[in-house]
Amino acid sequence: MSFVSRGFTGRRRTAEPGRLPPGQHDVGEDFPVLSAGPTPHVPLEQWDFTVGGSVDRVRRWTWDEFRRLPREPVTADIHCVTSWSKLGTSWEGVAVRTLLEDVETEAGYVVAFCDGGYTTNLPLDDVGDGMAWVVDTYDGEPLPAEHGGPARLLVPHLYLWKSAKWVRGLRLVLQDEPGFWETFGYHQRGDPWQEQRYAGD
Ligand SMILES: Nc1nc2c(c(=O)[nH]1)N[C@H]1C(S)=C(S)[C@@H](COP(=O)(O)O)O[C@H]1N2
Ligand SMILES: [Mo]
Repeated sequence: MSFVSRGFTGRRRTAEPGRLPPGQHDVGEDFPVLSAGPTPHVPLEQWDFTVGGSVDRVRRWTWDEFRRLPREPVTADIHCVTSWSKLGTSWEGVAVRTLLEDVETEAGYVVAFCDGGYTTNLPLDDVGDGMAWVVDTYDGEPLPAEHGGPARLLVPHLYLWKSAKWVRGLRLVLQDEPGFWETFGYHQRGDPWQEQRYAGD
């Protein structure tokens, strides 16, 4: 009889060494839903995406225009500050870099805003090439509403509260402005590898 039974190890898989940031565990096939309010449902013909704030001119895309932008597949591990991580998730969408193409700005930060009123702030340097996307597809299917569909921000190298669901735009700002969870004491940047969970971490 084996000393460590299957029941004892439970459903917690052991991720390969170095794959999980400190204090995180692997949820395996589960995909928890964490929303601070009800799931908004906005018809696609009313949906648009806006890049505004401290910019030379406001950019806006309708759903159809957004869908015609250059797209990228993204495979990434995601890390929620409540300690769960999900490994190897696959998405598709438009790089934030593409949405900021040719934007002239002095801004150092962005505030993502959403249907339902959620906001989160990010340094502009954290939404560069290969770092941040507005995704509308999860696992080859339209992004489910509870996970942020029709479209959400995906910034996998930061804690998942930065990956704003139901995102409708980015406001570029000269000075950092705390978003929803940041106002409640979460870290302004939120790097899981440095365990930047709360202000002061
Ligand atoms: N608009 C919006 N985006 C949000 C949230 C939210 O409450 N509203 N929760 C954040 C938090 S705390 C987490 S952990 C992730 C959860 O994403 P999921 O529900 O797809 O797992 O979404 C983030 N984005
Ligand atoms: Mo979270």
